Amino acid sequence: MRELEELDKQLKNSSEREVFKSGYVSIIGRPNVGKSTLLNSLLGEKVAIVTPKPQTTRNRIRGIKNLPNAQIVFIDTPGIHKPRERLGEFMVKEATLALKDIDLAIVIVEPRVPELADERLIDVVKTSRNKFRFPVILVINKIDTVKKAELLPVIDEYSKLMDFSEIIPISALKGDGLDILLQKVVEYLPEGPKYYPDDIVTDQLERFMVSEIIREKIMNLTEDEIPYSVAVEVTQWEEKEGIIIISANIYVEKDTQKGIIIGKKGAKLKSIGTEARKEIEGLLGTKVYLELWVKVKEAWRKKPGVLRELGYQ
Ligand SMILES: Nc1nc2c(ncn2[C@@H]2O[C@H](COP(=O)(O)OP(=O)(O)OP(=O)(O)O)[C@@H](O)[C@H]2O)c(=O)[nH]1
Ligand SMILES: [Mg+2]
Repeated sequence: MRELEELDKQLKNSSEREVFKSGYVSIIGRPNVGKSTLLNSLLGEKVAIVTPKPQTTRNRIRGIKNLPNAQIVFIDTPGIHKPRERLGEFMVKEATLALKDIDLAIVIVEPRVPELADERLIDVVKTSRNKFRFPVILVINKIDTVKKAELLPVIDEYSKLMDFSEIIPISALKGDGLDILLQKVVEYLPEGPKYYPDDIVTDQLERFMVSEIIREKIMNLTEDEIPYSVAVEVTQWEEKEGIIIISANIYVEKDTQKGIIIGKKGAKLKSIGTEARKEIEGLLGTKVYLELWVKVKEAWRKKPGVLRELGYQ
């Protein structure tokens, strides 16, 4: 009996000695390469909005992955591009800030040989890596869209641009390669504590997530410059018995855009509202009454004061 107890103690001690790893891992790339899709797939939960249009994500978004032996804090970022207005400048700054104080960077690219903009992106990453010293994993995404043989020149050309710690082909959409990616991420993380409690998937405020869901529906249901001219602000949040009443303002830059978002007899706004409400109800786990107002804030993307008000500072 005593022997068994002794054995039990020894086992406990040895499992306690097993190292626990943790760290901050930024997901960096050009617009539309699948950064937010990757974050959601890794977490098995939607924490970041995704659309087929570039420049969807505007802020850094944290998602926390808990494993038996590690906690990974992933940071989704806006796509790195050449900004044309102040909003774009903010977005690129958000992304480059995510290349500091991290334990690892995942650089994600399309399954194509690098073009000039990709080379520029790699330069940005390299500069930060040399300064702050972190490993970089290159992830080639969307491999479901190409033949295996087409990947070889891609891997080859990217290897010439930088000495990546690993190069991993994946499909964030289909889930291919994600196990290997996670395994490699943990390998490169330092020993460390849990930064977040086990039951937290993201540190975003519910209000922000609601405004993002509304923005996603608008981006999906509109074309041309409209998706980029829109900002959403939740203005009212009232919890009543069995229902939450939420009001939000949708800001556009011009009167004509307001008309397009509202649509014929309000049809477009109605679709946006219905789609957003359904998803928000899923997020909050309760019935929601969603009220949307479309307002014009002229050229808001160029105005520092307005950008600050909308959380883009
Ligand atoms: N076929 C395919 N499509 C993908 C994959 N990953 C992402 N996509 C699609 O690519 C588009 C952009 O995905 P996002 O996750 O929004 O890309 P992002 O890099 O976050 O884009 P920004 O936030 O605009 O910088 C969406 O239509 C996704 O469905 C993939 O593995 N395969
Ligand atoms: Mg994104």
